[in-house]
Amino acid sequence: VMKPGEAEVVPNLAIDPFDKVFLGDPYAYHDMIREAGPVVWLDSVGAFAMARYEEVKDSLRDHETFCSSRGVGTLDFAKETPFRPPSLLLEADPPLHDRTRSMMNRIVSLKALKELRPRWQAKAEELVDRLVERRRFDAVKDLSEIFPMMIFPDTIGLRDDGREHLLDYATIVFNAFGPDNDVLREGNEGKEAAIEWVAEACKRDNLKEGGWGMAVFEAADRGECTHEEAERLVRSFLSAGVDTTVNGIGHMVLALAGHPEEYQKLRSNPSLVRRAFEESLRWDSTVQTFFRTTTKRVEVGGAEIPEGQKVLLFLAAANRDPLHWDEPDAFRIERNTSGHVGFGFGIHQCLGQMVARLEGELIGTAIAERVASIRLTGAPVRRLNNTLHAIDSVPVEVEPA
Ligand code: QZP
Repeated sequence: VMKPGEAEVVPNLAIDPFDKVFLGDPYAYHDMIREAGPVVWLDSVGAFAMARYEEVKDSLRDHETFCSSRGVGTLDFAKETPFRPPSLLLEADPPLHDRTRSMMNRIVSLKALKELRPRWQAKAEELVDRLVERRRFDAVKDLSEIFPMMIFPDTIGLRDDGREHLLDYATIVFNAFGPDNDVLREGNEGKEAAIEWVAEACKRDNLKEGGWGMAVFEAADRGECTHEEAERLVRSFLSAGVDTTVNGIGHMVLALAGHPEEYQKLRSNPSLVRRAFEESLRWDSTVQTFFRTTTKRVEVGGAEIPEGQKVLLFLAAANRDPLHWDEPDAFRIERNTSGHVGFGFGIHQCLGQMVARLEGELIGTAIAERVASIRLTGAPVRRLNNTLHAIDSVPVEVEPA
């Protein structure tokens, strides 16, 4: 009996994309997977995988064949129970997904962000002012882990006590999309209390008036969803809104520190800041991978994928596919990054992308206006996670402008 993926047209790769060496520096492995073919089989995960731009994007576009409701991690929700009730956005298909998504889109609106912008900008400037005065600081511990926490929990209207659990919770959520391996066990150790804290924090009684959390419950009052659903939708904010932007900002500073000539371009033309943030997402994508599950037999690039199979999509590898990008390994802030899949693609494309972009823009601008140059003073330290390319420390010295 042949296992799925044993057909000759599908290369069988002996690579574990969730082992520590791969997660620490995935890019050479991404090259191997892309070069092996449009679809490969990975014995280590028992899943098909795609790493080329075109196939990743086509799969994300075809949400009927490549569904999300059976989970976007290794676990097949049709066969096993996840560690928490499924997300009503990320782990849902239409029509449920479309109903919850349009509700949430009305809350995370352009208008809402326009109102928040001046407050967020003042916080970004205040934070960067303090850091420039110090000259030497850690761009993760003192900047990228701090800024989202200065603005996002208040925007949701979260209770004040226990907010430190948010990063721990995200670690658990993002590790859970991968296998039950050493990275998950070591990364999650001692963080279990975060699960209970988040469950409590999502309740109406614990949310402040005027925040996005309460806005979800007010939508429930209008009949747009049930109150039980509202709680779980607030949970989505807390799951997706912190660690992603922490690492997105961290990666942007790391990329700029490592490419002084690119930083000088930003200095001389601060209107490049949005491009710089986008390019850092393409070049070092925070969300590295996601799974889908096939709802029917499907052919991709001459390979046959049976129904009910997990398919691992390498977003970060698609973002460096030489079949699509010119000099993909080069970090160039003036490049046209449109079409990158760092925020995904299709109906599930990041709900918070405007939030992330605004945070990146405000920090990037505050730095560009105040800092003449950024120098790494030590080796950056990665934080291994089954889904996120994450960073724990980026020691820098800046020269004030
Ligand atoms: C995590 C949820 C990068 C995102 C895909 C991460 C993410 C999005 C949504 C949720 C969790 O809805 O819980």
